[in-house]
Amino acid sequence: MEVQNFEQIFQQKIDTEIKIEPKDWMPDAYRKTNIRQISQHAHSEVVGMLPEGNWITRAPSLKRKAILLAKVQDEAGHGLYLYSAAETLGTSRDEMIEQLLTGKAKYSSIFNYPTLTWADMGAIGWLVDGAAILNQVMLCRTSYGPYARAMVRICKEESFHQRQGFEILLVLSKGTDEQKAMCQDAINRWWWPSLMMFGPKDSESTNSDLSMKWKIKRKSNDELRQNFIDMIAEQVKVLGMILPDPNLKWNEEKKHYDFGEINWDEFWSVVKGNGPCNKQRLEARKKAHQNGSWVREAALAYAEKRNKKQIKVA
Ligand code: BYC
Repeated sequence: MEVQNFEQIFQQKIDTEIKIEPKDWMPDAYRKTNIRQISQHAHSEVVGMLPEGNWITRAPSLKRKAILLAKVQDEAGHGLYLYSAAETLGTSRDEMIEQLLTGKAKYSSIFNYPTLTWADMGAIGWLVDGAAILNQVMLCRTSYGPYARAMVRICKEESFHQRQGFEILLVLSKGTDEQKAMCQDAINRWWWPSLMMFGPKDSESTNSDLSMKWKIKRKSNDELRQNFIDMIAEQVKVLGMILPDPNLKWNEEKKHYDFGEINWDEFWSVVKGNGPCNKQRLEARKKAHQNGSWVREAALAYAEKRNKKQIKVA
């Protein structure tokens, strides 16, 4: 069969909503962009454990500590499902980790901001997980089978994460003046970086055209960002707080909220490695990798021992 036929069959499957599976023929660029996106997503989950992990020992009660611990463990699990999904495309976990640790691979810009107060745990759950869910609900229907299936379970856990974040802020918003101020301050600091999570404007999004054609993405960066703003602009009223954007205003004609200009210079600076915590985050991952080397060595030695035993028995 000609490559052209393979391409036609591939595109037909996409157009008729048949999932692409690991052993199916796929264009190199489809394989590459899935590896790129899924591995970036996996790295985001793993690096994303750091800003919240920072608060586990300082959570204000045993209950809060147990919830936060469970949430951070969930993120580790998400990273593992996603690394496995990327491996089905022919890349190895070692390669992906290497790319993260050497700074070659990207991960979400949002995790390069510091977590200064307990209210940040609420703002991350509500805004960061909230933004992630909107994006990830779309990804449950992405065209690559293993990625789509991983996302179904991830989304169930993320919706619990978002609710726990909102509840932290709800309690603070009904507390003392100091607690209210802490709540508002966290919202002020996390709002704009959360909007950047959806990626650059559609006009600057280099990967979107092909990703939409191949149904890896089904909604554009700007469309998802607008959905998020519309949702949060309503939810913030329940908290009795405000979003730090003087231009945020309901537009009756468009049936959407208008909003102010995002600082794209800040976004690209963070993506290029110059955000407030980029260096700290990579150092923490490198240290964890080094500290875990004995586990990898022990697992390899155990596997070799078992192989030898099996050869002897055979
Ligand atoms: N940060 O062409 P574009 C979580 C890059 S974790 C950094 O629009 P695309 C959680 C982009 O990679 C869940 N880089 O790209 C965990 C591209 O560069 P390359 C995180 C960004 O892929 C712990 C370039 O900019 N979610 O929930 O079509 C605790 C041009 O962009 C960012 C995911 O990872 C960014 N924000 O669309 C709490 C979702 N945005 O690769 C919570 C999976 C863009 O060409 N990813 N770039 O060098 C996606 O859905 C898509 O990759 C994006 C970007 C919508 C993010």
